[in-house]
Amino acid sequence: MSIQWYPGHMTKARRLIAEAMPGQDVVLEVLDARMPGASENPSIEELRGGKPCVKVLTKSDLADPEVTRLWIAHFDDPARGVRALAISSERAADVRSRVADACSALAKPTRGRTHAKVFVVGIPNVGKSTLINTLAQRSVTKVGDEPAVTKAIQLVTLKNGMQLSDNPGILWPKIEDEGDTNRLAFGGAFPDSAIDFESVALFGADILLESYPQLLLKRYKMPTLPESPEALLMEIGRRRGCLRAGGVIDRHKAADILIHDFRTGALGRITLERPARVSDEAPALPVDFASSAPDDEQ
Ligand SMILES: Nc1nc2c(ncn2[C@@H]2O[C@H](COP(=O)(O)OP(=O)(O)OP(=O)(O)O)[C@@H](O)[C@H]2O)c(=O)[nH]1
Ligand SMILES: [Mg+2]
Repeated sequence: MSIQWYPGHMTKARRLIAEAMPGQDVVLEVLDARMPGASENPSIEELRGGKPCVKVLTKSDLADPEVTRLWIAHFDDPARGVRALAISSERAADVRSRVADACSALAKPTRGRTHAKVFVVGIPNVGKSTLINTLAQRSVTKVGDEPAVTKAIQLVTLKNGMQLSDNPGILWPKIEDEGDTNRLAFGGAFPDSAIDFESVALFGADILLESYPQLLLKRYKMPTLPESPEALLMEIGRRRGCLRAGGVIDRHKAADILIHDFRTGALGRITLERPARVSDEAPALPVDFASSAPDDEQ
């Protein structure tokens, strides 16, 4: 499935981000813990060059904690100035201490400034503005559960002097990998009007049947697992009374239910992908990740 959604403000935002990048001390790249690989925008890597980077995996309260550990180990690379950590907006104090510490540790303010300039970037709807509000301890930026809420760069200065830039979420004009496109669509990085609900739900259903069968059985109170993604949608439709005239199952409605249940966490904690080429065995936790209680923190 290819998705045509690259609104005009994104082209402008990419240009403004490229122009502002040289004046920044640290890049705070916000990723979605439920799909860390798909949400890593290759053009951000290109734009940041060698600048220090904190990769923050948000929404970790919705992601599979074991897989989040693998992703943190995958991204964390202090020798190259990259730190990775997982957060949840539900744990504000934890977010404030760990994100601010990581930025301060990496940032080397230049040109006589004593306070770091932190550039917050990422794909749409990943939680950039929410993170800034948490750090600022007030609602300074507009947030919302849909992509493209932030349309212009906004500067926010924290009480400790740190300067944050909230940026519009940016995608890249051509997402090559179809799996990444589907993961982004399933997770909500595109507006609902741009996606085909049924095909996105079938993609998600396939992963859920393979990796999280128990969560499906529990959520939809099914005695046995449907044999295919199509059969799962039909079963959800039957069980939730999604019927059209003549008693035909409304697959679009069933798809909507599955997508909604994934996005809200009603199905449970799910991650749509694992990092490539790493052992499935969870490695030792990085220090800043291990310091919090696993269930609450990841
Ligand atoms: N469960 C959960 N939801 C989160 C978390 N962080 C953000 N959200 C939700 O994600 C949605 C998007 O948040 P925003 O902060 O507006 O995202 P953004 O990256 O600024 O989005 P754009 O400005 O559209 O690019 C909102 O509904 C937030 O409440 C988190 O850690 N956990
Ligand atoms: Mg925003």
